[in-house]
Amino acid sequence: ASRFNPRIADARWQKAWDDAQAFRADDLSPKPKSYVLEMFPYPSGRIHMGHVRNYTMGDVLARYRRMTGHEVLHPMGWDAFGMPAENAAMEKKVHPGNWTRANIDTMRTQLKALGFALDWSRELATCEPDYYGQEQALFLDLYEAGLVYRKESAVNWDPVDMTVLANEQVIDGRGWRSGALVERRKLSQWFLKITAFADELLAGLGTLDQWPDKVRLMQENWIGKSQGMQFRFALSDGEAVEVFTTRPDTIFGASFVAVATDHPLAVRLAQDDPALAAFIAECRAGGTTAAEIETAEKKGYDTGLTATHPFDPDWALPVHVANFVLMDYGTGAVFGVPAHDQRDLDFARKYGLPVRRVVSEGDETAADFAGDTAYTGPGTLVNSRFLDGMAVEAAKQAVIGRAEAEGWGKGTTVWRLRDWGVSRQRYWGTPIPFIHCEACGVVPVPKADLPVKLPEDVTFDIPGNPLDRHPTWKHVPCPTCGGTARRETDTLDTFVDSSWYFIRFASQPDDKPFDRAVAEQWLPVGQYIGGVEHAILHLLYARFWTRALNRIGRLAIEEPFASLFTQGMVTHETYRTAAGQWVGPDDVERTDKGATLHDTGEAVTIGRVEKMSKSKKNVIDPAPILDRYGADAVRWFMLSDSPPERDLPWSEAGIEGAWRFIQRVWRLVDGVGAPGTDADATLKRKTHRIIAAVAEDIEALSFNKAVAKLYELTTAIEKAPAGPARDAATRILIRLVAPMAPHLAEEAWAQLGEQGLIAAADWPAVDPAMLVDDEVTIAIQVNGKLRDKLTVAKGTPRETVEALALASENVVRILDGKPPRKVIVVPDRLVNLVA
Ligand code: ANZ
Ligand code: ZN
Repeated sequence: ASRFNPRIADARWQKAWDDAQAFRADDLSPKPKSYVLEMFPYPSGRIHMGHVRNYTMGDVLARYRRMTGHEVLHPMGWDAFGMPAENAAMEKKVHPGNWTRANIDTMRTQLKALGFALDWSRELATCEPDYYGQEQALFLDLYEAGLVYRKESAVNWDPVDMTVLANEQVIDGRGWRSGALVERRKLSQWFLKITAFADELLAGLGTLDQWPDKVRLMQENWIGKSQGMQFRFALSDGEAVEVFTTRPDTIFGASFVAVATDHPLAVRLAQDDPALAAFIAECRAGGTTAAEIETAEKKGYDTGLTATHPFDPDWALPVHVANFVLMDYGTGAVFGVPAHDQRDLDFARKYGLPVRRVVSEGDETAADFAGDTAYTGPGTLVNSRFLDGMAVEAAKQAVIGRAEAEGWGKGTTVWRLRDWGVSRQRYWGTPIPFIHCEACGVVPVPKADLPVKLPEDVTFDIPGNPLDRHPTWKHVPCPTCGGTARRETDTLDTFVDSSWYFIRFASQPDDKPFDRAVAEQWLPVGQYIGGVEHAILHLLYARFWTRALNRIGRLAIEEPFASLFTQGMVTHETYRTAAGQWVGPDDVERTDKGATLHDTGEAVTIGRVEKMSKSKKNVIDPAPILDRYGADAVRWFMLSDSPPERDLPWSEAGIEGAWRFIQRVWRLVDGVGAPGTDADATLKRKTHRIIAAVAEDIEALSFNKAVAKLYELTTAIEKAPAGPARDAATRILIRLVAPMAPHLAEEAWAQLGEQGLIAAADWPAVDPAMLVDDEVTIAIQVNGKLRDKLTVAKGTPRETVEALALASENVVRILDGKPPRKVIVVPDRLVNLVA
């Protein structure tokens, strides 16, 4: 028997698909349209296992949809701007563009070698002017619509590298590269008005019933709608401070007022109070992210001012400046209720402030609150004057009502969501298309002058933004007055690039970002697949961008991704030497008992199974595996061992199992046409049941279940005698494995003399008659005890069933020649013989 040889078959069929343009999506096709998309890769160098798994899943669905009569759009491109290219430029002295384009070439070749059914005619890279120039045009449209603005905003400034750092580049308050203490600086930066869509983005989540609940919840929390109340405290110096609270009901539990370190009140007081100024400076040295602020130890500075309780002119609360109050949330000022808020409690215990119970969950009503755990649950108001006895919700309304009636406060909603700061002081990104003129101010680049291209001749040998220090690029005349002006040297956050690429895939004209009618035919994306690490930012920004285009009348789509799937990671064991050094699987000899180093035989400790990562060295490069086993075995393994949403532990045994399966199918194909006279109705029934089941599993993205059913069918065919029934089942099996193992399927299809490509063939039709289960199993009992089972056609008459039961060998032995006293037959279920 021959073997399936991927070394020959893979390239042959990849070329055949290319020649036939088999996966080109036709905008004008009358077929139902299906848009299958996986999150496009960052061209980091080479394809990794995570990519292979992600793209294999999408590919199976895309190929299946094509076989079931859809016009499928399954595109691929490159999220090609970003920091790693600039790092490579600094470290390896290669131009970011050259580095990126070389990586794209390598990775494209790798994706093609995996046989993905992609429409390469729509390939795009966000770093090319034909893409980012259209992005600049959209940015200008949003600017005209008032959805883009500039404002002063704090950035992380690395004083040694003289550059702005992203939050991820600040590690323990220091620049990741220089190690210098990061400072907070104010810069004028560009923002997108995502907050104008907060309501819609929140409400829209309710329509996304084909998104994982956890992703919707994460987005909901990120948007963070809080209902509460805003009101003024009068201060002892005659001024006032406005606070925001979600718990107006707890007002009689207040024991202090606190403002953020950059609150105007704090800034004003610090002018005459060096100790306060020092405290503020000390707080600023810490991290700037919300997470860092939240986990830092609570610290405060008593200003000596007091605030008057809104319900009691004689009640004075101390006013602190505190590090746990954020300036850009609510009003940047709060009142603290230690008994019912953990941060406030930590703070109060540290500074010896009163802790007064005002909500009681049961009998405990004493005003003095003990312990170090705040009570934040529901309950009844106590120690709260006119609120006593009310439930929390009623008390909230009562306080808001009084404040509004008396005019010192009002009910409000605040959002955690902030406007999206898109300015990056970097080279390798989309230039922001504006010009600064001393006379005219900020002037948009006229659309006719787009794209604003990046200059090629840049240097990375000194820190800072290469665009800023380029000798000529930024010097341009003002488009309005013709006077001397300079270009904006900030570039766009790369999340902007990925906020609309799926629209550009759907329609890619030369002269505009997209053609509306064409894009609307494909959108929304029917199935989007990617990593859960993008659950918040990328998905939220893409949802925002789509809604923004909708609002300015450019696209009648509200939600870009109708269905979302987040796949699990590919994992591997980790290994460490006695010295604590991570070592990779290639250097390790693994036995049942343990693991040793290849070279020296030194024992290594086997660590946890974790996501493949360079830092832990537990990475398996797909390239040599692909060379050795071929694309189909790799694809098969990616689908087979774990549910797609779970982690997939890489294993040598797994890929070998996949390889053996490919060969088993090939042996069946080889055996087609062997003489025989079977007429096996059971096999036919099983085949049709499995066609239906595999279809259902693929639609549900339960690829591992589909694979299990294909194993079952393969085994059944192997066991069946040679003949036409077995051949027919094999021909069907080939079509069922085609989405997963397309090279094997094409090779088999050709060998079996079928016409055309299997990629363009139809999914096998299910004969509904074959799905009806028309055999039943009947239990045979003697005196109520199970003695045998019979398989008969459904509806077999009583007499026949009785006769068959009496003929059972076991029954004959037990009855020992005597006729039964009584025979009870429950049709299609059971026969009970009473001896
Ligand atoms: C009094 C109070 C009593 C509060 C109580 C909570 C519990 P969410 O749900 O996240 O919106 N807060 C308001 N502005 C803040 C800021 N800029 N920085 C830090 N904390 C701030 O939280 C709203 C609550 O967080 C507000 O309600 C306020 O404390 C605090 F038993 O007011 B609360
Ligand atoms: Zn001007």
